[in-house]
Amino acid sequence: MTSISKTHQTRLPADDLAGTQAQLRRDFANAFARELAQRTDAGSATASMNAAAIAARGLLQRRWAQTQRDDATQSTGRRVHYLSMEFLMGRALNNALAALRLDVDVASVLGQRGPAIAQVLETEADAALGNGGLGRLAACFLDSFATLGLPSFGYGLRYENGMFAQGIQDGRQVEMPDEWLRNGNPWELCRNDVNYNVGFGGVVVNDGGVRRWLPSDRVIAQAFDFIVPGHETERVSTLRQWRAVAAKPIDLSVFCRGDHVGSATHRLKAESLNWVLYPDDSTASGRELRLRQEILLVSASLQDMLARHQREHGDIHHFGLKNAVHLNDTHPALAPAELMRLLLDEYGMDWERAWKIVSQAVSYTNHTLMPEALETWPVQLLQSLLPRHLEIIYEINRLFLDDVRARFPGNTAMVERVSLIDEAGERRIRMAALAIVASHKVNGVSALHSQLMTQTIFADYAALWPDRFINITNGVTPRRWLMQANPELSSLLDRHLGIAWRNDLGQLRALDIKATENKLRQEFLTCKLANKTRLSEHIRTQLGVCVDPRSMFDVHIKRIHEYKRQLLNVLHVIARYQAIIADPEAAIVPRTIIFAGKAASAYHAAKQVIRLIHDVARVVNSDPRVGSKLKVVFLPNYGVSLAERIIPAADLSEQISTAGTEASGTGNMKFALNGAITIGTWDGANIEMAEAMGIDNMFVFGLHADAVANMKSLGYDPRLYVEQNLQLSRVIDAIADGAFSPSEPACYAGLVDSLLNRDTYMLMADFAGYVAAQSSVDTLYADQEAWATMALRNIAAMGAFSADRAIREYVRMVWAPPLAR
Ligand code: 26Q
Repeated sequence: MTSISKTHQTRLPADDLAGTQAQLRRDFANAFARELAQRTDAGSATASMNAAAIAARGLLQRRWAQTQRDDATQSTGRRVHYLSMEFLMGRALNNALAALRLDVDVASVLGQRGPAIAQVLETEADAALGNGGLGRLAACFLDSFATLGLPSFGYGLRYENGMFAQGIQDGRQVEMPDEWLRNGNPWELCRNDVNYNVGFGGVVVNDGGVRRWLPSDRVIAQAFDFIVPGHETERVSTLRQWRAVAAKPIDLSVFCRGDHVGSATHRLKAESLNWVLYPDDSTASGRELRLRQEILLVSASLQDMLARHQREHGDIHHFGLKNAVHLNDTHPALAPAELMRLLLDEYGMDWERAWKIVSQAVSYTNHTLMPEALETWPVQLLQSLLPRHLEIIYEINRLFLDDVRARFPGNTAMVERVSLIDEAGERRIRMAALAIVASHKVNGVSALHSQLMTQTIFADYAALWPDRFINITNGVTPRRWLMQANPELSSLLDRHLGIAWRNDLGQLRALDIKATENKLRQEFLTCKLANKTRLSEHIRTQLGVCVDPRSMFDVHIKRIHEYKRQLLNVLHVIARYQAIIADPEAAIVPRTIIFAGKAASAYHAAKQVIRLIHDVARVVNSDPRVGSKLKVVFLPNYGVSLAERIIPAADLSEQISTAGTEASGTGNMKFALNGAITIGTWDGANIEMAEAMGIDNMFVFGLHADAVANMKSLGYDPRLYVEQNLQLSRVIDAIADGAFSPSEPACYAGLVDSLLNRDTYMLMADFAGYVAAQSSVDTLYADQEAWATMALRNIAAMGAFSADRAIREYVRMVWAPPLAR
């Protein structure tokens, strides 16, 4: 038995669909007219967006109610609960209209009243409640939950400020708050009937033999629901996001004394929990707030699940059979401790039964191998915020370590390594250890990542429980990333393959044998050129830079991080610039290099890369000797919407992380699906993509992960590479001499010093291979037909990288009921 049963896939027969569609059209037009009539700004694009959103939400609400009823009465099913501190949803309207199959109709409804649909869609704010890949993966997974009909909830937090808005001043990143809720949010449903107490601090007392936690402080978690529509199905999923509100009203006596602000300080403290999404490099001052956020998410979500389970099934002992609780990285890893507390203290269960339920329910995905990124919390902090949870964690650890000692007698080093508590220095709780010990399955997100996970950071746990560790390679939703982002390419695929690929991405493989057909190649190139022309127009209006849509669009968009090596790309750009200057007559394939991405606000090295990109762009773009042979642009404020605009227009996809550092990558998949060719390292999901499309259909270069590790252990000297490569040394010299920063010649001294003396991410070792691969890219691009063939073969191979495939694997290997796995 799986959780995606036939009964859940309520695809309608064609007749019903036609009738329902007609009704839906009428309902939508009426709801839209009603909403718009109530607005004072009725002629504006924003008014149309809000009216359309409210109308669409109303239609989806019926599907939501039906889905809830079905799931509550289907006693055999198991619900999946995806706990994540981040959901990077982006805009909702276009996706909702597509799911309702109203995307065409809405244009005509709007058409009679004013602004064009494209303009209307642009007014919606992105829901940017995530930092990057992990958050966007959660959003793609919700889309697949709904589309596959999986009984499911996403659980997150309703941050008032999402990922910061990025501005650029004098070539430097400036961060501004992202007040995405300022103009209201037409999509959310405030559930006044769904709220829970969440406690903090206080003491644990002994109450007649039972432990009782008396928190000193509490907030009320209030649910806000966001309906996630499925495609080609009436099923929906729910993203439930918590908002903390103060448990007590304002202090009236303080207020009446005249201290108005003082009467509400407890409210501010409670509400501050929802103010910001934490960046991935939070500073010490923010850490306690981050921990409080994690507690809010975990406690409210588990109380909600237990309440629903009781309502539907009565017997709490079956909780683990009926509910899967999935941890998106360790950020919600307090969940096992909180579930134990609820079962022991609130439901009076004994330890063994409670632990069995926890192990049946909980599973965990790891998204990074970098040891410094593994989350730990000081024991002191947990003692003060969660004294009862700390007791439970100690007991979990005691039982676990007893087991380890029994299996590995005398191996005290191993006991120290696997313990939930890091005793070196300030004692800290290792959240990954807690997540692994409590989970029945732990997965990595690409084949290489999962393999390295069990060989490096989690090797001891893998020795204890080899079957616990599995791989599930990431995937992306083809609805947003192909059908909605790239309608031209989608209709081209319809014409050549039929429409079956839309519900079954594997059907794209039929494109492979057609990839040499001239008509198809020409149509593909025409479609790509149209997308590039649109992006060129956007670049011109945003940056005032004219780029040639016929030049190769070489795109590097993602978080700015040293391991992702945007700097390696910049070094190549400088080499290219120097080559043009040295030989102005030489034939060259014109390129436009496009960057976008945010650097964490405290991450100096990443911010320097943004600055260098701008400095190089200024010099290159204004040099008359270069002309249209090379242009460099940085599009500010990268996010989901900007990605939807850029990716369909890309020729070349830069996926050039140091091998062994990028857990999977998902941008790599979105590009290939849109007919961009990848230049990439043997890392993350690039490897599986290369294997699926044939390695000759990707430009692969650089050291492999094992070579990286070997060279590091032998003592890596980046200077040797610079000394032996004249092209590289000229590039480094130009940066070091201030060729791109004449008003502050030494400003990249730190960056150069790091490259020459440490080069942690091995740019120097990979430079020559990268430049050679880029030269092969030029050669292929000069032959547009051959280029189109390779791009089409890339698309053909992307069937397996759908989030639907990933979710089916989770259902089969992780979330199916214990006996069915
Ligand atoms: C940790 C502690 C305190 C505060 C924040 C964090 C934190 C927040 C976000 C740590 C990590 C993240 C985000 C990680 C992430 O996005 N990882 C990416 O996950 C993708 C989906 O699996 C992969 O494709 C990427 O390779 C991986 O980098």
